[in-house]
Amino acid sequence: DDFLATVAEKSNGAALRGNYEKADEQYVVAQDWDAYTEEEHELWRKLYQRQMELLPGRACDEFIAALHKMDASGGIPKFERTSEELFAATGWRIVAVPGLIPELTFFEHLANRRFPITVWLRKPEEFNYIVEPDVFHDYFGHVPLLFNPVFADYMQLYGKGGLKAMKLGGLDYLARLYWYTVEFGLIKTDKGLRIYGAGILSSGGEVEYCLKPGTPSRHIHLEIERCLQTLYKIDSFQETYFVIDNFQQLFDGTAPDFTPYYERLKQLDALPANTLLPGEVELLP
Ligand code: HBI
Ligand code: FE
Repeated sequence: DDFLATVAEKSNGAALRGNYEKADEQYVVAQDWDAYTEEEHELWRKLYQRQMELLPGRACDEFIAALHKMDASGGIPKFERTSEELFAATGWRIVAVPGLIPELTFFEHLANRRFPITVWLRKPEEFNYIVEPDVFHDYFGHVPLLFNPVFADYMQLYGKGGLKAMKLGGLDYLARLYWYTVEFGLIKTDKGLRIYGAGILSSGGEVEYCLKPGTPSRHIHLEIERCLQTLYKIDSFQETYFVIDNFQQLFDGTAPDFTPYYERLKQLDALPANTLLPGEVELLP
């Protein structure tokens, strides 16, 4: 298959972890919940418990409230049940996938209000760190906010934007927006900064790190074009966190046509991940 061949090539022959043999043309598979072992359910419970202890006072209220309703503390959940609750709340569904999927397919799912979740769980020795997204990251990190109507609409808009960006040569820029919002975003509340990004909320260390004052990392207000211009780190804690005022800001910021942004950005150098521009304010002194 083209996608798997390209991935293998880019990663010096290392294959993706999932089993893609039974995937349909949208890369959807059956979750096959009965195939999870008791050891895997136990690992899930440990991951879940550790994260829950870290979330109060750090995760945004919307995330914590939805997570409690999802009731997935007892073991790897059945996607079907959550999918029905999610559909009733915001019209989104969950689809099971073998692992990373092609960008085009990923965007098509989002644009149609389907969130792809990887079926496999990490190994015990990957408790704190994992390279490819697994079921814990995808489900625990991403699904709760899809219960929020405004965030859910933003995710669909992002998927549509992804399909457009592929035609406009804007994908490298748009991917930075996903990274710095959906994966590593912070939100300002009247109780202080809170986390809404799935990459942080599903990881042990960064939950604490990203809100700690006095680290070398930046915490700056999200401006869309500035974000699109900013490189990111995939193998360390983020050097910049972009802070939003509310989820409506994400939706409104993503609603315009990005064509002129991409045209301007192609004339500019990317900004290093630790940039602080003149006039930008550190929000976590
Ligand atoms: N596939 N399963 C899966 N999950 C992702 O988050 C994902 C993907 N394919 C492509 C992709 N993400 C990226 O291109 C986006 O982050 C932009
Ligand atoms: Fe993710």
